[in-house]
Amino acid sequence: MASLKFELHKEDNQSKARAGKITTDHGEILTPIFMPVGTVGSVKAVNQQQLKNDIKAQIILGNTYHLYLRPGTDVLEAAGGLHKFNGWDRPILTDSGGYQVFSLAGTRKIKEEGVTFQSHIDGSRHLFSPEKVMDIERSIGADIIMAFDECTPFGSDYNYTRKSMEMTHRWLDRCIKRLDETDNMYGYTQNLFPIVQGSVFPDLRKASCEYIASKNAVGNAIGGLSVGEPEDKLYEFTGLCCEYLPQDKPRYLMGVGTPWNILEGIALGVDMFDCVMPTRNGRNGMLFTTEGVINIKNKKWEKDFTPIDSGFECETSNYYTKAYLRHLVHSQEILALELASIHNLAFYLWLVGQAREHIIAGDFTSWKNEMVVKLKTRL
Ligand code: PRF
Repeated sequence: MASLKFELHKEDNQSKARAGKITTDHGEILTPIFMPVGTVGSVKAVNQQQLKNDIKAQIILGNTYHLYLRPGTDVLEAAGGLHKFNGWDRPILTDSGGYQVFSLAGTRKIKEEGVTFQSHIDGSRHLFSPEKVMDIERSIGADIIMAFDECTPFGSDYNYTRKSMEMTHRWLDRCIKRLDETDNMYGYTQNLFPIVQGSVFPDLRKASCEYIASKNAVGNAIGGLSVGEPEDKLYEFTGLCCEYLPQDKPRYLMGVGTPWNILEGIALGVDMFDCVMPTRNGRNGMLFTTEGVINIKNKKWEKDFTPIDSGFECETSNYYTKAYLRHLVHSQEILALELASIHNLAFYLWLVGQAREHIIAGDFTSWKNEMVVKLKTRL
């Protein structure tokens, strides 16, 4: 079994966009890619067959924080890892908890050793150190495992951000050491992605990228963005990071974002994205379509018997009507959550697939610029 491999197929002339392929022991991922979020080992309201057949997901995410609290590493180890447990036999990536601990857990204390926090489920106390998180990620058994970091909140001052970033770098070294000292548990290779921090300070971001690049990991991630900063800052710092991170390794922009954020991210040189937006917003009636953004709850759709979206191929989006989905939402039917989530995810996967095709065809930038206007339209 082999380490993750990244091949570049085409680089765009007018932007930094690239089309490539990641190979893992659980199969290939064509980039740029969007990764549906399956926090507790399940993409909310969507089953594994729908993920494959309707959505065409190539890789999904799991969260170390949630999976550690429930079902726990003993259950995951007994199952033979998360792939065996949830029946998803394609690649999986686990986030490290370096974000969830800060956004979800109760009272927490950050120290050099790690973070102590209280479970959002039962209030129990836990310590996440880099070593502990690597051990948990070994038990989960994802193909790509994220380093343990601190995601500094937007608005953190320079000194706090610098100290936090430096600690994230020391935590990275401890993650690498722990992985070197331990073996994969299920026979296939697990690949560590380090995470750049540094908030919106150019010199810190540059220093973080250079530190992370020096580790020569098989892929790298950009963290600490899409945490409340204005969109121009998101793009500015994504671009800056892509400039300083290795060209020949996949770049992953964590927790981003809207369909237009993703297209702009691709143009700046990002290869991988994840976000709860298509599922979370979908469950609230917000649909992303080839024509623009829809709030399916609106009266406007009451008697609209056209498909949810006929602009791309998806059995769910092409078959069910807007009026029917609106009715399901208003009736609080479980099926509403399912149809909205499938549609939004299928749309995100279609969008990154289109981006890839246009990069290869050589007309990515003009396509992207037209598409961004369409995607932002409020219908
Ligand atoms: N760190 C980790 N996970 C994350 C982030 C981060 O900075 C973000 C920031 N948008 C999302 N998910 N570990």
